[in-house]
Amino acid sequence: MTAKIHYAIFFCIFFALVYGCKAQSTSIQDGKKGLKDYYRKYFPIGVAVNPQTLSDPDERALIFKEFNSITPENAMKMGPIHPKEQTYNWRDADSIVNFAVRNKLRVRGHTLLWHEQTPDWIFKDKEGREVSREVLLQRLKEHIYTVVGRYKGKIYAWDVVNEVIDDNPNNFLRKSKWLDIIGEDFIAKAFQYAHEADPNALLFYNDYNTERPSKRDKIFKLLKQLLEAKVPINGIGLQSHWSIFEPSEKDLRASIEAYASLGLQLHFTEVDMSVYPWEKDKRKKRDGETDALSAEQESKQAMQYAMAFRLFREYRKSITSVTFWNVSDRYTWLDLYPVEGRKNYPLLFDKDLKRKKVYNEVVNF
Ligand code: HXH
Repeated sequence: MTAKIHYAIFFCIFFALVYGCKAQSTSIQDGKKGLKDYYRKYFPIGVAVNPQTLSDPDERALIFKEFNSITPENAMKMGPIHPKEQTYNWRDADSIVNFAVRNKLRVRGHTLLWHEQTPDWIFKDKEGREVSREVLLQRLKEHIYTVVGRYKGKIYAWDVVNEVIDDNPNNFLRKSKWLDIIGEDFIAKAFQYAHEADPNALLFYNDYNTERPSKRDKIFKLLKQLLEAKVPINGIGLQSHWSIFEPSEKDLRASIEAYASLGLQLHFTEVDMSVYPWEKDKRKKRDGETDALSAEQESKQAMQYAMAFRLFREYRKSITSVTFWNVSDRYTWLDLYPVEGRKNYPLLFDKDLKRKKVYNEVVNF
């Protein structure tokens, strides 16, 4: 071979290497791993969204990068989606599901039966009197068939029943119109209807404070009853509206083990980490009450998130989904609940959509 050809080959290899490396480094940069990639071998990572979130290009870009599952925050609740007997409002729910289908994200549906954000018409007849058990069951069935049926094959898991266990340690089921009018089997009926409407969807019972021992025991009892009665239920949704004060590692571990011992799947459905203690009653922000994020809150939050995700990884066999309740600290429902007007900082991204320091606690393992 002549020297010229040698040089030519040498330069080709040289340039291929230089440009190859450069291309690779930019692609690593562009495709920098998101939460969903760090957890690829563990479980999908989801986020609660609303149409406002999805209309912002920056938030959309963040969702693509970090998450592979979405949940409508409000759009599929009975109040918003079925405001009158003859009126379904599909716009927001459809736009969220279409967004997911277009972008190959999973959808967790939320929620079919709840005591809040439920329209009053469903409990009343034309004269304004309370309906009978039969009428209410018929309406519940129609509602569930219609909503679950519309998204059949597009929504892989549903929170069928939300928050029916009472917080009061002396009561089992929460008082509600559903319980009053139908009786205790309203829960089983909702699962049965959802299963009939989409036999392939995974069906969940969803609740909060699921780690507090007294509530945990009652939820365990409910789930056991449902399983013994052969109700089609696949899992428990643990909302995980946590704070820097709770749950303890011991209570979280004990609750995961208890629910998993029933052979159910665990979905952590509404994860956030308030920097304030839980309050039972809604109130307004007091004059002078501070709501700037302190260094101490920040470091406690980091420890609490690290602890939770360490346990999630440890129990990956039972845990099949983890979803955050909102995208970033720019908008979180906790700015309104329980203290209206008090800023909270419960998520992994700040109000500029940048990864917070706490993000590293979740992905470094
Ligand atoms: C969840 N409830 C719901 O599942 C979800 O649909 C909603 O978007 C947000 C949170 C959590 C919750 C539980 C109890 C509760 C409020 C929210 O009770 C309070 C009521 C008033 C003040 C403080 C708590």
